[in-house]
Amino acid sequence: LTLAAAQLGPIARDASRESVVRRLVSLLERAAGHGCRLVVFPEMALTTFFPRWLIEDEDEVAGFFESAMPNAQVAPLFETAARLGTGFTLGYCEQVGAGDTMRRYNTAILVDAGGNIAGKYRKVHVPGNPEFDPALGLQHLEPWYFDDGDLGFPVFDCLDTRIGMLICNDRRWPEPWRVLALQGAELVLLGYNSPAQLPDYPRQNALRTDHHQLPMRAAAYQNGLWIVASAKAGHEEGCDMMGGSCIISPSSEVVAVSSTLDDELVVYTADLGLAGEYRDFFDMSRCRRPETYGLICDRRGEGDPLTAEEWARRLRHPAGRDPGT
Ligand code: CDT
Repeated sequence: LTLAAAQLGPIARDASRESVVRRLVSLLERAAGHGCRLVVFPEMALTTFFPRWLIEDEDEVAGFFESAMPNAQVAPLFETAARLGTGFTLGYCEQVGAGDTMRRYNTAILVDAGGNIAGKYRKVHVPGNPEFDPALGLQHLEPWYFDDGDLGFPVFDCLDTRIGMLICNDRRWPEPWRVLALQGAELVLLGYNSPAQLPDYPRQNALRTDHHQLPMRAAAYQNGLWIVASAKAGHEEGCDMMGGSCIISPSSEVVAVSSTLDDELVVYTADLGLAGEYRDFFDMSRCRRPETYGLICDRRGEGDPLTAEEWARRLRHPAGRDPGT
């Protein structure tokens, strides 16, 4: 199966949907020209990464969300997929309902080669702070804007394989990969918006690319998965975002990687049979011991579950920072 990560360069805060969709359509057409049948667009591929700001103007916030998918502005992407017979995944900000019952999710959809929505995932591991904290060098306010995903980690039959989706921070956690593998996923598609530097954790800066690849390489190997990871990259509204879009084999090898911080296609023809080979090697059905893994589901963190208050405090004051200052 020929796959592409369709990395995006920066998207300006005031970029119109039409201008962004034109970029996506161009990448999809180029990917089809390379024989790709499935193209992975980044997390929040229709907008700038607005959770870097606390925006109090509700009209502006609402403007970053889609309440229907497809909609008139995004329709050309779906039409192009159907015309070319090339599926895609798209990350976007989803609004469901209005008023008191409104929910907002960081969402990805899987669109098949006929241009039809075949699956949806809503980001479970929503990272960052629930409120603006002037003590922080980097604001990352996803919990301010987004509800936790409520769809679990579903797997979809599409393009003769089984596909799961994850979004950005999800990749750093071992659990979702395993949950997808236990449902027979062979291919996991992931979009991300990751800052190139973490001013509040400067010792991690030199390791940013390692910390991006390491969990995915381990997940690919431990679960027998092909992984396609697609970045929103480059200097976006004053913030440097990582590139490094890549395709990872079940052998744990990074078999293709982007070389720019702009719109770029990373293409690779995957032998999906390799997923089965690594599954056979581990033989999870015989060797896993779920009866000994109960704590994974019983506890959120080390020791007893955190209270909501402790959780909020921890989010506001990363390790090493004095909560009193
Ligand atoms: N978009 C996203 O999930 N980004 C996170 C950054 C968290 S920094 C507070 C990531 O894991 O890359």
